[in-house]
Amino acid sequence: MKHIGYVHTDITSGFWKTKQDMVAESTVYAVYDRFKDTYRFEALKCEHNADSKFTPHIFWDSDVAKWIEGVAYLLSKGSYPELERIADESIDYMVKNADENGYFNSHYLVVETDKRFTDRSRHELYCAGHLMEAAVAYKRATGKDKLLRLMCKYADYIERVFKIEKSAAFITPGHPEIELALVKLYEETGETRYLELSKFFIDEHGKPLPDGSNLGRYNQDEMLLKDRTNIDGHSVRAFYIYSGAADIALRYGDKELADACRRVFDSAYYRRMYITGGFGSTHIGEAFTVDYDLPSRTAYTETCASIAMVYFASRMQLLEVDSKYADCIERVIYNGFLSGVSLNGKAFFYENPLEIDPDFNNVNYATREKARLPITQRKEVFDCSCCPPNVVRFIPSIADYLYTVDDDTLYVHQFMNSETEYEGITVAQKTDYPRCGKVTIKAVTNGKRIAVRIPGWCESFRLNVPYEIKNGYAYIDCNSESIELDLDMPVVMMRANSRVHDCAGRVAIMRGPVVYCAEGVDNGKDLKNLRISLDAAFTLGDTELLLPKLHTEGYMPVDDGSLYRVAKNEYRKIPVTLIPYYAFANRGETEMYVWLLEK
Ligand code: FUB
Ligand code: ZN
Repeated sequence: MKHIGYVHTDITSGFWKTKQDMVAESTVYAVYDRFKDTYRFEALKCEHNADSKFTPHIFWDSDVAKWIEGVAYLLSKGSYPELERIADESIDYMVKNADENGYFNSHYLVVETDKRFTDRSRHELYCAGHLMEAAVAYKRATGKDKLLRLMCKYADYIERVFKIEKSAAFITPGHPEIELALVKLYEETGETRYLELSKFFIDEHGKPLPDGSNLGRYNQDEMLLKDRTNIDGHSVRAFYIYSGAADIALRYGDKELADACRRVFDSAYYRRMYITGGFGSTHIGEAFTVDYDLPSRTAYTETCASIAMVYFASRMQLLEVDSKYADCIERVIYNGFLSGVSLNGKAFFYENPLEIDPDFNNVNYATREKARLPITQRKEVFDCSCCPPNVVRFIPSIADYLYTVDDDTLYVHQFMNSETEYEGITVAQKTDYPRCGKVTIKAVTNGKRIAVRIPGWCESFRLNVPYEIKNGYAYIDCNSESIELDLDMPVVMMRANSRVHDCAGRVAIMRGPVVYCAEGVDNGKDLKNLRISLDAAFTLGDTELLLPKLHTEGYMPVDDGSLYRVAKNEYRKIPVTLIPYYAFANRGETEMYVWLLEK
C-alpha cells in the first residue's frame, strides 16, 4: 500500500482550498516575519558572539526547517519568488556554515562548540531530522538539491558517530524525529543505509544505557518500542517515534513492531483522545497521563501533537486497512489541529483547550495557586514556537491524506474538492464537504476497485452504485465511472465514556466530522451553567466562519445573586449559537465550552 500524495493532487476549491490560500497568502509570511524578528533566520549565519543580541536556541533550526518544508509544498503548486529566495538564502547559509562532516546546528556550531552529541535530551537529532524532511521536500518541489546533498553528508556522519563508531554520549535521541526523516531520505535517494540507520534508532529506542539508565516514560524510553501497550509520555515525541516505528514495521515486515504500533494507536484513539482530536492531558511534561483522563479546562492538546498523530495514523493506513485511521485523521484536521491557527492565519495556539472562562483563568493566573491554564488568545510566536511552522507545512500538504493505493484497490480516505493524477489513475472529487455530505467521485482507476470510506460519525448514507462494506470502506467495482455518495449529516449530541470526569452530565455537539462549541460572545456569560436538552432542535446559520453556525435553545438557571440558594427547577430559556470549535477565540477574549450540561 502507498500514499498517492499531495504532489499528484490539486485541491481545487472548497474548505481546504480556502485554508491553503490562507497559508500561501498569510501564514507563511506571518511565521517568517516573527521568526525573523526573533533571530531564527539570523542564527543561520552562525555569527553569534558575546555581543550578539540573541543566543541561538538548541532547536531554532527545526523551526526554520519546517518553514522551508512548507515553502517547498507551496512551490510545488505555484510560484512564490520571494519565499523561494528566502529559502535558498537560508539553505546557502546552512551549506556555508556546516562543518566538513555536514553537521549543522546553529546553536552547537557557535555556542556550545564542545558539547556536540553529548546530551540526548537537547534536540540535535531532532533538528537534523527536520532539516532532512525540508531537504527532501525542497528537492522534490524545486529540483534543487543543495540541502539534500548536505543532509546526506550529515546522515552519513550520524551513521558513523552513532551506529558504527558509537562515539556519541548516547545512542538514541531524547526527542524523536530523525527516524521518520531518515526513511524519507532513503525514499528520495534510494540509499538503504539511511533506512537501516532509522531501523537502528527504532530498535535501540528503550534499551537502557550501559549504566542502566534511561530517559523514562516522558521519552518513551523505559521499554523497547515493540513491547509497548499504551501511548505514554510527551505526546509529540510519542507520535513521532511511532511514526518512525510504523515506517520501519512496514518496510521490514516486522510484525511484532506493527502489533505494538497498533496497540499504541488504539490506546491513543480509544482511550486518550479528546473529542476534538487533541492529544495530551497535562502540560506537565506535555504528556499523556492515564486512560480517560481528559480534562477540558487544563487540556494540553498541543497543535503539534495533533499533527503528529496524523503522521502516525497515515503510516498505520499503510500497514492495514481500517477506517479508524482515516476517521482519526478527519477528526484531527477539522478540529483540534485547525483550532491551532486563527482564521486570518496569523496567530496560533500551542495548547487547544476545550473550555475557557477568562475570569477563572485570570484569577488563576493572578493567584498562581491552581493548575496552570492554557492561554485564552492565540499568539503570533512563542519562545518554543514549534506549532506555527508545523501549520505552514501541514496545510499545503493536506492532500497527502486523501488516497492510498495497492495492487487492486484505490482507497478514498478523505473528501476534498480535488483532482488527482497518478500512474494512470485519475480521480476527481466534487464536494462541498464538510458543509454537506454529498461527494461525487469520478475515477479512471486502471482496473482497480475503489474503496470509499464511510466515516465513523455517519449513521446513514446512500451510494448510487452497488457496494460491499469491509473495514469501514464501501468497495465498488471500478467500472463505475461516477460515484455519488450522500452522507447524512444531522446535528448530533455526543456523550463521553462515563469514566471521563469533566464530561459527566455533559454533551458535545457535532455535525459530520466537526465539533461545535459555545462562545461567550454569542451566548453571554457563565456558560458553565448552560443546559441543552437532548431533544433540542438545531437550525443552520450563517457561514461567516466557513462552516455554518448552529442555532438552538438552551436553559440557564435563575440566579438571585446569593452565594447559595435552595435549588428549584427554575430556568430561563435563552437562544444559543454554536460555532465550529476550530473557529473559537477569533472574536476577542471570551468564554468557550465544548462540553455543555445536559438538561
Ligand atoms: O521540544 C521540541 C518541541 O517543542 C516539541 O515537539 C513540542 O512538544 C515542544 O515541547
Ligand atoms: Zn508545537
